[in-house]
Amino acid sequence: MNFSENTQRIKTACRACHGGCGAIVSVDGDRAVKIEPDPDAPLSKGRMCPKGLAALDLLYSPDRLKSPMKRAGERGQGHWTCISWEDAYGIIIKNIEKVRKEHGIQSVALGQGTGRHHFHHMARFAHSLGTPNWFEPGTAQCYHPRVTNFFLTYGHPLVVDYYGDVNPAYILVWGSNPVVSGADGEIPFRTRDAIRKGSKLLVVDPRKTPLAEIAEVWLQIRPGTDCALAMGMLRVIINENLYDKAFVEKWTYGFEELRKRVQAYSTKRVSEITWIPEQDIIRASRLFAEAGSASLELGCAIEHTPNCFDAVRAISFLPGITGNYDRPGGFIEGMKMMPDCDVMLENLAPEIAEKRLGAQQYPFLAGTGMHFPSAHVPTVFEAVRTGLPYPVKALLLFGNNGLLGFADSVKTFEVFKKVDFLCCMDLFMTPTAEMCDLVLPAASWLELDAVLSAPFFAGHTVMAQKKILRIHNCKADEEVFCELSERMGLNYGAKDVHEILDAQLKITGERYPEFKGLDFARLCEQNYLQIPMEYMQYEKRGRLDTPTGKMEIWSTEMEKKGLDPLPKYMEPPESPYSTPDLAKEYPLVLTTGGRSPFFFLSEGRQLPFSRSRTAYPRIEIHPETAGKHGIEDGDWVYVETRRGRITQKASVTENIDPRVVNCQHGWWYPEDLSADHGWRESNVNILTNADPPYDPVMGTYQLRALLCRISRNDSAYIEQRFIESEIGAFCKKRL
Ligand SMILES: Nc1nc2c(c(=O)[nH]1)N[C@H]1C(S)=C(S)[C@@H](COP(=O)(O)OP(=O)(O)OC[C@H]3O[C@@H](n4cnc5c(=O)[nH]c(N)nc54)[C@H](O)[C@@H]3O)O[C@H]1N2
Ligand SMILES: Nc1nc2c(c(=O)[nH]1)N[C@H]1C(S)=C(S)[C@@H](COP(=O)(O)OP(=O)(O)OC[C@H]3O[C@@H](n4cnc5c(=O)[nH]c(N)nc54)[C@H](O)[C@@H]3O)O[C@H]1N2
Ligand code: SF4
Ligand SMILES: [Mo]
Repeated sequence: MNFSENTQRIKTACRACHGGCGAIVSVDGDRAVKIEPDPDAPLSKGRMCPKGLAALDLLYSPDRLKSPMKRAGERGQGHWTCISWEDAYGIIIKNIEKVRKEHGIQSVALGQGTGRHHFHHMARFAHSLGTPNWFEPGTAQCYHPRVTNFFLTYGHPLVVDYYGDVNPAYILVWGSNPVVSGADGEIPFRTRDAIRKGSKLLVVDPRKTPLAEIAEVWLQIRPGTDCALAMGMLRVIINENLYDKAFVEKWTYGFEELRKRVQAYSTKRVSEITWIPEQDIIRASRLFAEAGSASLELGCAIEHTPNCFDAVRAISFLPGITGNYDRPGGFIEGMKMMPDCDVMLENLAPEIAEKRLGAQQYPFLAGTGMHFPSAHVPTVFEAVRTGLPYPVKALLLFGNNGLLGFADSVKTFEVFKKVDFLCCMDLFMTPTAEMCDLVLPAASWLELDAVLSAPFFAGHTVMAQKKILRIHNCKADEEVFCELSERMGLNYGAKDVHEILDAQLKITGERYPEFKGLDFARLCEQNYLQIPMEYMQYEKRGRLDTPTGKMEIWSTEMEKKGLDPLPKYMEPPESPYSTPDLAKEYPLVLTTGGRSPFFFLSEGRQLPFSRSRTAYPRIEIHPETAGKHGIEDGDWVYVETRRGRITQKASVTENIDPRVVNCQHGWWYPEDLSADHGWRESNVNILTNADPPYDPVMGTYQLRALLCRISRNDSAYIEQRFIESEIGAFCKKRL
């Protein structure tokens, strides 16, 4: 492509996922014409993934929401009237004030999807409004259980040391597929670099992922049994005296109690629970403990069952007791150059903060003592449905496709139908947006200013994300919070987004003399700032940042709250062993997720680039199991649990155990022009479970490790509809 002489090349940071890769956007006049990786970017070093490179497809998609719209006709019928932002603000304020007057402000709840640029800003807005009830799926289901545990156990969030001079000799990849999902932007590239430089792998995954394929040991685990495996590995390491005695003696609290607790997890028992051969458990434990430098890449798969927190805790002990905590090439503490956007928790009156839904049951998720508490989603939804413990009457969603993301979509649908006022801000008219009274058009990542500190929670790099251009009548979520606050006379602490960004960067300038006087404008000139990694900071401080100053294997904070201070395994609530009768009807173990490189969660189904590479949702089935059901590769398959039935296309593969199937999540069909957009057809959360039991610490429900059955589906109408659709025709041309 030839660009004019006036083409400008602007450096920014990609946020098509959680972000972190440096990008260069070429802008010709008022149009972005090209996006390419920035070779100077400190973390990604000239690499971007297909999602980032498809950003212009997203930016200029004809399906983008272009104006605020209010519902015309019945909810969910798909009739809309375009309105001005001023009118949209008027509707939001009127509804909030009505609920505040009739029920109290806690009856207004705010929600978002996975943590995006506006994550903390939305919490700040909720607190300014005066409601404690904001939520994000991740606070109980993704990343926050990991981070909360790291704080309790080590006093700091931890990441793999991909950044220093020592390459980890071993990386234990647990329920994570970093070369595909790369939850922190540049991670796929850094993992590959580490492998190229010699890192060996131990992989715990029910599927033979690309990393499992090249692993020294692949532990093909039964979904949902991770805590048992971790306890078994800890037992091998402790009983064979493979732990770091000097570190354990000086820096841990509760090791002897752990030694006692793990004795119940013999390799024989763990092998029976997890379906992993005993020899492999022993070998992986020895290799990890004797690696010299070893780290842990821990994914969200562990956080999708009610045994979530204990599993995360037990796994996270492995690098600690083997002496890999905050050592070069190990599992390292954050530098955190820049604080997050202040969520202004002090705006909540104490008696209101106590009313946060879930605060009593899940103190580490929603309790008042936490520095970043959020509400428990199933409890919020229960409050909508039953009015107990008090009613929730208005839901405002910012970047959340809840009908696809939350467990038990039919229940979510009932909640969205029932709530008095439902408003959603998104890039596209998703099935969730279709359920709303009011829809707001969101700016995409190329259309807004933000700062990010990456890798998340190591944060030794600060990057500028720049507003390159703005199309349509969109706004950034952050702008909406500022503008609503101003109109409502709230104490939001900033009149525009730049004030918030400048306040964050000012603190960086105060912490590091070389960045004195830093603000957003200056960061934009430099694009990135970085400081060198420092290790073993606890040695210098003389303590870890926990109550005992040590790695708290025995969590004193959990003990104080009446919770078991040591981890223990719980069989998944639905499994061949906990519900054998159900297993007769639904004999297969279902796991879900397993990210696709071309989609981010439920996004991208309307983008030709992404869809031409993965047109349909896939269920992975072992050939033996497929054969039993007369299913061949490429057939459509019905998948059914107690809660409902969906259909996905078969990938028949030896990479999965014959007793297990894996379904992709996030599938809806923009080419279905009805207001449902096919959310009932292939959406795996029709199958998952939002009912108790929940994880006793974080309130996590069951997105994985469920029971299902399969059968062949001879109808290919989904395929037919796609082929005949506009996007289908477009994809055909591109392929
Ligand atoms: N069964 C099953 N369910 C799962 C998972 C699983 O593995 N299995 N994974 C879970 C996990 S880990 C997570 S984090 C959740 C994610 O759940 P969600 O984050 O809710 O994910 P999405 O479904 O992609 O919905 C996000 C919406 O935000 C919109 N969006 C993107 N950028 C912006 C923006 O800047 N502003 C606004 N306003 N909107 C924007 C997108 O178009 C999309 O519609 O799903 C969870 N659900
Ligand atoms: N391309 C792309 N990147 C993404 C996303 C995306 O949708 N697409 N989503 C983003 C989000 S919100 C998140 S949270 C991260 C998630 O990224 P990851 O944490 O890597 O999550 P998944 O890919 O869903 O699952 C990781 C692996 O866990 C395995 N697994 C399934 N069940 C179990 C189990 O019970 N135990 C164990 N040990 N393993 C299991 C799956 O087979 C899979 O290979 O990625 C982020 N990045
Ligand atoms: S990994 Fe994330 S930040 Fe990097 S290019 Fe892909 S979408 Fe963008
Ligand atoms: Mo997530």
